[in-house]
Amino acid sequence: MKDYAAITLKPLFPEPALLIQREDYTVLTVADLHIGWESSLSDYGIYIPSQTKRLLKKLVELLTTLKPQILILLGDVKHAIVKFEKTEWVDVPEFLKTTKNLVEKVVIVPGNHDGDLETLTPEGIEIVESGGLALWDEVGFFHGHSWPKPELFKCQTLVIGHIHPAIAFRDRFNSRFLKRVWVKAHIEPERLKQHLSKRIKTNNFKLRFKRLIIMPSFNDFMRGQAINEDDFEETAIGAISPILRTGCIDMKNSEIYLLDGIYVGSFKDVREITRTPLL
Ligand SMILES: [Mn+2]
Repeated sequence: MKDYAAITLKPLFPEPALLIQREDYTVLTVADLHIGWESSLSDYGIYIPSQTKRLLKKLVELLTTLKPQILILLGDVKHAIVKFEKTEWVDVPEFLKTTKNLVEKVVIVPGNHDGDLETLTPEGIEIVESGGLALWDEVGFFHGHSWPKPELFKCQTLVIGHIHPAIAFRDRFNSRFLKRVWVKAHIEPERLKQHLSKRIKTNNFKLRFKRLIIMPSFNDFMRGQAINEDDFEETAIGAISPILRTGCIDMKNSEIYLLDGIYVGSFKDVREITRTPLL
């Protein structure tokens, strides 16, 4: 029998980063860096100096304190989808080079913004297929914009980015503000089995997938999309993530945590927040 050493998954409250540990092996994951987002604003006449250094500083701090062996960048490393922005030619390679010097291995799981990222990626950094990466057959990582490769369903936990989950609060002056959140959801195994049987041969398929973690974006300028507002279910879940679209994920009862670790309630509960001014 295979001996599974205990694996722990620890959101690094208050940082939007996930730490995975198995014995003395440590893996750090961050999602949705969107390096170069600020230069895309120049098309609108808004000029913001590059924020990449600030983003890098935060990640370097985490890497030097936690000393993981592997860093997983869970998609949308860069921001511009089609053409590279000028700053990305400099910022992305520099960012990746610095992180690479601090860990044994940097792995990129590409997102929908990462077309042609190879051109900007220094040697020695691995870019896996967009179907994702299975760590020890226990934790599966994919960005969330496309379907994961079937092997990932053998993992108990799947981790995605892409959604940029946040909840919207309103004060009594009707000001709306967003707070990034973590989402932990369980799956509906029967529904998933049914769905998978259409896509792959499930006879001997070991389906161990039990929970989905949706990571907040690491870049704090990406405030995210309010999962507690009405259009989320129709547009966001419906359009942007195939795994959520299947209805196999029990979003209604998912647990929502603020970045500092405070449990706000279930998805069902937080949808009430937007209707009631709290402050
Ligand atoms: Mn993204």
